[in-house]
Order: sequence, then C-alpha cells, then structure tokens
Amino acid sequence: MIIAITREVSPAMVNCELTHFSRQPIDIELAYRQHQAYEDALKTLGCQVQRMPADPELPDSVFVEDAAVVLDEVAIITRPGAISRRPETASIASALKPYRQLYTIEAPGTVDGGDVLCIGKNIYVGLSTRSNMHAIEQMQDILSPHGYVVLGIPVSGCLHLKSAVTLLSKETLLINPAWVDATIFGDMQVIEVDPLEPYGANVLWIGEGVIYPANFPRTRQRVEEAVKKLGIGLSMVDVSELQKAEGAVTCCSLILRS
Ligand code: CIR
Repeated sequence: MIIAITREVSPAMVNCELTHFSRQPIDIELAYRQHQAYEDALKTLGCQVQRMPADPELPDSVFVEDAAVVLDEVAIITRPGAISRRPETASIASALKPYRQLYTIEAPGTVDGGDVLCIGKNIYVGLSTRSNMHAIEQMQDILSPHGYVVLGIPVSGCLHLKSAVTLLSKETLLINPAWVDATIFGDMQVIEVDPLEPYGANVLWIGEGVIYPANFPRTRQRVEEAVKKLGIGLSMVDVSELQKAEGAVTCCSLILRS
C-alpha cells in the first residue's frame, strides 16, 4: 500500500515564507480546490491519502515534504531552515510514528525535505539557504547502518534542490541545468526543462505515474514523450496558488510504502 500524507492548505498561507518570489495575492479558496484536485491525482495513482487538518498558525504547513525524509527503513524528522516552519514537524512526527522508526535532526543542523533527493542508496542534499552540512552529517550517521550515502551538493538560483531536479522514473531525471549540475548524479537519463520554464523541473513520480503542473507546456511535451516511452501515466494539476507560495508538486505530500 502507498500512503500519501498531505495537509490541508492553511488559511494563513498568504503569509508564507518567500525567498526567490515576490508576494502576490493568493486566492485561498482556489488553493483549497487545487489542493483537493492534487489529492485526487494521488488517489488516481493508487495512493491512500491521509490528510492532516490545516493549522491556521502555520502558513507553510501544506508543504509537508519539508518536515520529514521518509525512506523504506526509517524516517527523519527535519529541522526546517526557516524558523517559522519549525513547529510544523511535531504533527508530522505523530503522523509518521505508526509507520517508521523516527530520528530527528538537531541544532545546529537544518534541512528541508525539499532539498533531499533519494536515488537508490544515494541521498543528495542541496546546500541551499535552508539546509546545511551539520544536518547532512547527522543524516549520514542515522542512515549509514542502512547502507545509504548522504551527499551535500551545490544548488543555486532556486529554493530547494527539488526545485531544480526530481526523478521522473527510477533512471530518469527532470532537471534545470542552470541550477544544478546534472553530472553529479552519475549515469542517469536526463530530461532538461525548456529554458523558458525554469520552474518546470519538479515532477512527482509515484511508480505507475507522475503528477506534473499544468503551467509548463513546453516542458510538458518532453515529460509526455518520456512517460509514453516508460508506459506510465501522467496527471496534470493546476497548482497556481501553491506556486505563488513557492511550492510545487513534490512538496505537498510525503509518500511512504506501508
Ligand atoms: C517556503 O518557503 O518554505 C514555502 N513557502 C515553500 C516551500 C516549498 N517546499 C518545497 O518545495 N519542498
């Protein structure tokens, strides 16, 4: 069974953290509907969606990906780089507790789940404004017994590593090469975003299909070709209001196999 943990959009999302974007008006009602459609897409891909209630005190709490790193063996509760986001982790830990042994990143370590890309036993962590070497060292200590190697890698121009690169399949990366160096990932097939769509590298791959935002038509063509070859499905979602909060599709769920 695949479980997708999500969290309802906070009514306070209009006060979200922003790093590379300027603040734009967010239509919260539309954000709720878009988030529900995203959850429907998760269900279509076979996920059992476990939705946590919204927290009016935590503007960015819909972006559950940043609060934990979930692997088959264990889960690591992060210490998010943005101070406003640190209270998000307690309820995520409660949600994950039935499924995984939990470990926790401690100060001075900081890491956002959006910076963590797992490719087999290699865990790549973007050295962004949110994630640091202290956290990477702690992750390596936690994960060594399970055979993982944790590598800090440079990323620039975007919020998180997974703004710049995500997995489209086990062997395929969707990447913006302006923000991260594709050669770091070794022998992977690489699909680049269209240069006019720098934010188009974030795709959510769940086994039999992928979820991709509707507003990157040029890169979408490349994604469509790839999924056709792979024989997997493609669900398009309009997440315009979540994107205004500097979010994307991977960040709105924590995916775990139970
Ligand atoms: C933040 O700046 O933390 C939020 N406004 C957006 C977080 C998006 N998370 C992600 O892509 N993993």
